[in-house]
Amino acid sequence: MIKVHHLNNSRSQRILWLLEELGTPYEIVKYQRGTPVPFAPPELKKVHPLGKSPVITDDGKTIAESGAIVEYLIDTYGKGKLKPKAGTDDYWKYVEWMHYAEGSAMLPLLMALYTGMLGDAAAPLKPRVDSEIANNLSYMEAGLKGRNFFVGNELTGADVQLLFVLEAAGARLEPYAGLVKYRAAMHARPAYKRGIEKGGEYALMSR
Ligand SMILES: N[C@@H](CCC(=O)N[C@@H](CS)C(=O)NCC(=O)O)C(=O)O
Repeated sequence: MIKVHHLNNSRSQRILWLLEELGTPYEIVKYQRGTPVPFAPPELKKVHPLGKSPVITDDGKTIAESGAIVEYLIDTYGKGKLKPKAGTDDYWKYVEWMHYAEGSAMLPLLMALYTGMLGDAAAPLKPRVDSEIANNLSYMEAGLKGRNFFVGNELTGADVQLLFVLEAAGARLEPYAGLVKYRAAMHARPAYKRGIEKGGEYALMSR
């Protein structure tokens, strides 16, 4: 049985959503962020040395990194769904978006989060961080133009990876009407809602 090591308010919500879309049975092991500093609890380090979430265990394997987990679950349980056929143009677009989510799009958002804690000391960095966030949101908005999903005509793992970026962007998404509409459409999916119910507290969704 797949076990998802799930931290509240985290990227591991991606994995619950995906598993609900796949209809694959799984168990959730829940972890709670600390207060006032919202780090993961130390027990997660017993599952994987980085101590981050998501992590899954399945069939004797322990897999970290949401992108790798999405790939594993789709390849193992997807029965050809949620991923374009290998070698097609859509497949390479899919690979690009899959890597882009954590490799590029999350970085300026994380920089905003961390530099925001510095108060006035962050002022010299702010224009660059803000312009990089806008650069990435504009890129995603253009990528979605005229489409319901980032790749092809159906949900793929790329949507699972990218929706979290749009959730993490919060109110910064408002000037991007296409992204706002897309985020609402993903939130309306029954499988997404089931993932939220099972995962518990997820404040990022309410923005
Ligand atoms: N690139 C990794 C990032 C994993 C990560 O940083 N997860 C965060 C939650 S969104 C975490 O565990 N944070 C708790 C901490 O750093 O203490 C992925 O996509 O899985």
